[in-house]
Amino acid sequence: MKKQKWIALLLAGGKGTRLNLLTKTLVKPAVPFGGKYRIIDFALSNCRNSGIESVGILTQYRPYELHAHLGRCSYWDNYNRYGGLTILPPYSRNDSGVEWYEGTAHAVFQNIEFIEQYEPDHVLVVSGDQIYKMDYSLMLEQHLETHADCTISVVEVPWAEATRFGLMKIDSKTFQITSFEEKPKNPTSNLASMGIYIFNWPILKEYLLREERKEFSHRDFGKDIIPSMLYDGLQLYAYCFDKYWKDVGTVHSYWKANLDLLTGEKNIFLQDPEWKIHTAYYNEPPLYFDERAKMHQSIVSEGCEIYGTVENSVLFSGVKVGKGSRIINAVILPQTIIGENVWIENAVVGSQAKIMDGVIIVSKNADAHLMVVGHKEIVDPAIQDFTGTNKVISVVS
Ligand code: ADQ
Ligand code: ADP
Repeated sequence: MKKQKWIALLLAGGKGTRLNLLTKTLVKPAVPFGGKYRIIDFALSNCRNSGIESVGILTQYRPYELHAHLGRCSYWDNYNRYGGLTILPPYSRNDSGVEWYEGTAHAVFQNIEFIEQYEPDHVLVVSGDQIYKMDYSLMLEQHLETHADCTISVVEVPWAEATRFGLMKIDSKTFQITSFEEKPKNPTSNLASMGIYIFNWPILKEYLLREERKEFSHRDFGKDIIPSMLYDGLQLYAYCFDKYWKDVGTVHSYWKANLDLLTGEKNIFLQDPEWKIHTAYYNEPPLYFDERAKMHQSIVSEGCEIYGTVENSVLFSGVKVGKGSRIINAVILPQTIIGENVWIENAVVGSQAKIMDGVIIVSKNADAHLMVVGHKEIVDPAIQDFTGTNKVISVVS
């Protein structure tokens, strides 16, 4: 393989347990987003648009749909001679069986041979579960200018959400990181790591090997590698990012990030339009609107058939909304069929679900209680004991 200045590793194997019903059958980066995309399309397109020629995708948990999707991402085809996309599942290195990836650092450690074939100077590590447009080459520029050992992308997050992130303090003039804590219970900073790192490869390799030798370690970037580097006095710098960025780690943040698309100034596809987010192609018929259909401030994708009312909602491809039905502040994933006289408000409905005639799935306050229907779930008034996980689905016949 040709030597490359940098390569990217995309972490796409975490369970995403907090997305519960949506990740029962597929891994979080494969969850559909924004009407026609999957979450991983953002990180992958950012890599391609930033001029990175080789990306290793570390998969583990429920990878089938992710692999199927990646197989359809034909915009990488021209890069295959440089490396292009390589899917890296856990594998067996000896007779003792497959070694599952423990933490994120362990997943990278297991792929040292893959990385070394490119002899990279730098390695970019990104998560496959965030919504943002970012030119990683600008981050690399800063990394080179500051002679950093590691550069971490950072954003300010609302204090109320700070405990979900790795938080740091930095020198306000130089941006050098002075302290870092992974998901502290009592945050003293709201400057959050985006989980996007650039490392000098020889240094990262040394720390991955060291972590493996430790008896007690989570083998995780946020919990182990970054704190060890800081403790040892290495040069860590923050790269400040001030555009739209969402970690869609919970069903509520997933719902909100989808509905953000409905407000012009927050719609990520309308920002930097030349920075394209690519996705796999599915051949769907054009959207059909019946004469009874009403639509207000919504995204409705190809292959949908609408006979009812859709307000402030995102409908993915192939969704059918029967007559007399109202869909309000809702995110409806692909191929879901909604019957007649259904009322859905403040909800996320998984893909290929069936909502029978007359069902009501409504919450009046999404922040207190968002309604969730899982993938392929059938919500039928005839089934009295229906218990969707986020519950209280009222049913009238
Ligand atoms: P989290 O997002 O909570 O925090 P984590 O659950 O480790 O971190 O997931 C990061 C990425 O790695 C995800 O894309 C996930 O799918 C993937 N992943 C997890 N375990 C994996 C494994 N064993 N094999 C392969 N892939 C795996 C991190 C940082 C925080 C930072 C937030 C920002 O640790 O410091 O603030 O990201 O979102
Ligand atoms: P194929 O038959 O072409 O192999 P499948 O129907 O098996 O495709 O679909 C593969 C995955 O892609 C499934 O998870 C399915 O839900 C998803 N999928 C199918 N059609 C679409 C679409 N139009 N938009 C988004 N996801 C889709």
